[in-house]
Amino acid sequence: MRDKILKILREHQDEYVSGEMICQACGVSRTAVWKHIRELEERGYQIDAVRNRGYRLLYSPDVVTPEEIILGLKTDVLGREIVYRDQVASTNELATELAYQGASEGTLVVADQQTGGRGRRGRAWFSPPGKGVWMSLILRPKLSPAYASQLTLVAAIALSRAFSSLTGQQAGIKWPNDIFFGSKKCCGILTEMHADHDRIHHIVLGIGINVNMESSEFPEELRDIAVSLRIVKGESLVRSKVIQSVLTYLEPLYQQYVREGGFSSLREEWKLESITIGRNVRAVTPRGEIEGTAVDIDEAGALCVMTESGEIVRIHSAEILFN
Ligand code: BT5
Repeated sequence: MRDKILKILREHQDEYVSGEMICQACGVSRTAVWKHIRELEERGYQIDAVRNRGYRLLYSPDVVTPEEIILGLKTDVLGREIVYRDQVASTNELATELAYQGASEGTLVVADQQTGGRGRRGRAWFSPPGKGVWMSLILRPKLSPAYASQLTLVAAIALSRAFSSLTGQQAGIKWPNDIFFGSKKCCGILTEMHADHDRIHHIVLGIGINVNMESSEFPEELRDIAVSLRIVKGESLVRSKVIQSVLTYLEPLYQQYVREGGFSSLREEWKLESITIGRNVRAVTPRGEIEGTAVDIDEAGALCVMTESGEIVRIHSAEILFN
């Protein structure tokens, strides 16, 4: 109901909408409309109410609530269901719980703040309130579990494209799960899955995006390695629009990944967004370190590194450091 009232106010941004008209459009009483308006105000919207004229929307806050994300979202599957929390330990954790409870394909879990945001291998992800997009998608691709980690690469293509288009600056993928501007990270991906031996039950695709932080708002240890879309663009962005853009770029790529059975048909598109190929890298793997030049990505998404001796080593999982 609140979504509907907001939509009506948006459609008449420059004029007053009578309470009567809202009542009729929504099929509720005037008191109910008034209560919803009050709730919107509590969420930071500024609505002018004038006797005998009605309501007019003056200001919408930068929030990542379902009503803001849904308005103008053009996807068919991704984000059609949205679960929002002001604060959560980790959206991946909540999404996993919801996935076990049967949440549908494309469900988006989003929070304004995470108190226990996670990176890979138990690392922490800085997720302050009001400044970023901390979100997780619940996906149920009918694929073998072997393809699950490739979803990270697919999502990275979408994110890199979305960020370049939102900021007007070129973003790029650092294999496997980071999006960079220049030498700094603005986004990380954490893909977690639940599967049995031959089929994926669900994948939780977690995405953390630094949107509106200033440099000084990053903790000391991240200041030299992290960046936000705002710093890159030179002006702040509306977070719900960032989410819409990501979902819009991701949906067709995700559908292709499911249809074609994995990442291989998207390999060339990935390379176009990559800042990894051609770089001298050090890959830190559980079985030791490999140094060389990243020369390619294979059909399965492994990074191909040519060592000094000319040998090509395929890396499936590692920490990549640029030399
Ligand atoms: C990642 O891990 O980059 C995956 C991050 C995924 C975060 C999202 S937010 C929504 C969802 N819910 C979660 O709980 N997580 C996902 P990794 O490659 O391991 O990188 C972690 C490292 O990045 C840390 O050790 C820091 O050095 C650095 N880091 C932490 N917070 C950062 C931030 N906000 N921006 C840039 N770098 C950060």
